[in-house]
Amino acid sequence: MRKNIVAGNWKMNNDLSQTEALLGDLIEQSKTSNAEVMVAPTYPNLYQAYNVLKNSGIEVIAQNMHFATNGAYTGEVSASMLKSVGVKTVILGHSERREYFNETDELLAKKVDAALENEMSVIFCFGEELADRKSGNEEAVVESQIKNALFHLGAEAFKNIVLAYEPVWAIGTGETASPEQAQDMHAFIRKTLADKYGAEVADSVSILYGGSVKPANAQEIFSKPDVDGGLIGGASLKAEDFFAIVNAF
Ligand code: G2H
Repeated sequence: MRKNIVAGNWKMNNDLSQTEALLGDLIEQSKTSNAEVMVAPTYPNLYQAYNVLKNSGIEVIAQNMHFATNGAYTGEVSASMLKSVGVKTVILGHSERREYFNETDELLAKKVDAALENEMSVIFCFGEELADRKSGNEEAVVESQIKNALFHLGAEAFKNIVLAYEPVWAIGTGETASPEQAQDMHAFIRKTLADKYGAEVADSVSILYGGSVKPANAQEIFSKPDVDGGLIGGASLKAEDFFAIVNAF
């Protein structure tokens, strides 16, 4: 059985007091659900978030990390540092990292390796741009992003990897892939995994959808058989909206 997961990616939002307010709302509104629930605050607020949420059933995860263990990488944070503040899962390959920080598939492969070597789990993001979809290249782009960053791994590694399909044209734009577009791509992703690692591995990997998921569209998207949850940006910044999405399962 695959896990259903709803993860809130807070991106570069919320200072300490705003983080504390949102964490308080999460604690107040949280109830048992059919999905694993995660939130990704900014680096300076991770430890505070971990301490507030540690007995809540909500996992605190990171938005990014560096591949090195430590050293002269000004401004960066390593897997062991994340682990030392209670973080066991990291988002890698978000399209904003790829676009604004020039993260390539090659770099992401190194980050994935570093996370797994440190016994962390990875939510690996990828997705095509609008021009790719307009030219009918969306599957080829997604396939190459997955292959280049992940297909050097053995099958065992996929016990600790969650995939997140996030079409770039749907991120923060208010435009969402239709449930059918999401299902078609998720089925293609699972087939790509099955071709390389076999059906058992492919069927065990959770594939999340991300891109303008909100309370109004979550249920229909999550009802698709190959959609195992969502990576939620804007709508994760209000506890009420976030839990409405969590409860769409
Ligand atoms: C996609 C998503 C969360 P939003 O980036 O990763 O953000 O839901 O705001 O489109």
